[in-house]
Amino acid sequence: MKTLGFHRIVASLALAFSLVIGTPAAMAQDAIEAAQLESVDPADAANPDAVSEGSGGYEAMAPTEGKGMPIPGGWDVQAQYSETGETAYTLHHGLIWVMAAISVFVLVLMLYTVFRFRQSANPVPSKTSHNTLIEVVWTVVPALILLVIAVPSITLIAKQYETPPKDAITIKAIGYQWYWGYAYPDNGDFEIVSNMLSAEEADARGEPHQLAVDNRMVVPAGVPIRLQVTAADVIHSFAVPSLWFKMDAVPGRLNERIFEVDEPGVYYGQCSELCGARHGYMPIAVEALPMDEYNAWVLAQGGSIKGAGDDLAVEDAESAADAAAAGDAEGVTEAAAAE
Ligand SMILES: [Cu+2]
Repeated sequence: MKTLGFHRIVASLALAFSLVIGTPAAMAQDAIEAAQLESVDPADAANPDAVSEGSGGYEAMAPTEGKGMPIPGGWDVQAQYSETGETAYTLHHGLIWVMAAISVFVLVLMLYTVFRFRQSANPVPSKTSHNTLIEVVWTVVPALILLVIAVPSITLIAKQYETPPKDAITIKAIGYQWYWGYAYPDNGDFEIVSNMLSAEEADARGEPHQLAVDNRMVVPAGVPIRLQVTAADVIHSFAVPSLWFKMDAVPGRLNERIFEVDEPGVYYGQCSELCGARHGYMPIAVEALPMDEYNAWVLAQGGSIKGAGDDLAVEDAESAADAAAAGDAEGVTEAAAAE
């Protein structure tokens, strides 16, 4: 029995260790900056006249069948299109194998015990009650397995909540009863209101029922985004399974997480916090576009390109610095006034 046990223990340990190999060990977690909560006026957002229509050459991207959406008969986690999502997907499958190995090991031990120590083969029962070695092993080995699993697991959590880079574009998802609003504070602070399409409208656009929306949350692909999540009335939850993103939208709170999309595409999600009668009818549709197309979409919404103004400001500051170096006090004033 001991030999068999040790063999299985070594095998499951080896599996657990193989999990850790290839996982980045960076565990740095920066404190998430406390952000100011802007007040949201639901009346403004609900007013369709206040929302600019998608125009100016932008055409809603056709979704790819099976990408960023549930698939018929699907039983696995959706395919992932973000870095943390891919790590999580790999970890999830690795852990399934660790769990399977441990379950099989315990089952085999049980069957062996039932057979080996059956009554007919053991008329005189054993009176063994302690075995120090085996007790130490079955305490230490599971603890080691948990410790080994904790490394990639905690690393992943820390990575998900890393502070987005300073120049990341900020986008704000606001939950309303029962639709989503998307604000773009870095792009001229306009807000998009996103409502679910009827089955007929979704069919006409070739999109999945109860996931398709009239105005999507458009984001740039391939760059980190600072996604702030809040709500105007009750608690909602912004969740997009294929982007490994789920965060509660709480009134009076600004939750923030790094949001990234590897490649252009349409990714669907749903409100994931029971928020009232039409909770099931406030889907999320994220459309990721290459940066230049994203900028074109922003301009079409009447927004502005982030950084365009900053560059000018930098030039002005440089000319001011040059003037100062030349000892031209007037030049400094002029350059400052030009800003
Ligand atoms: Cu909701």
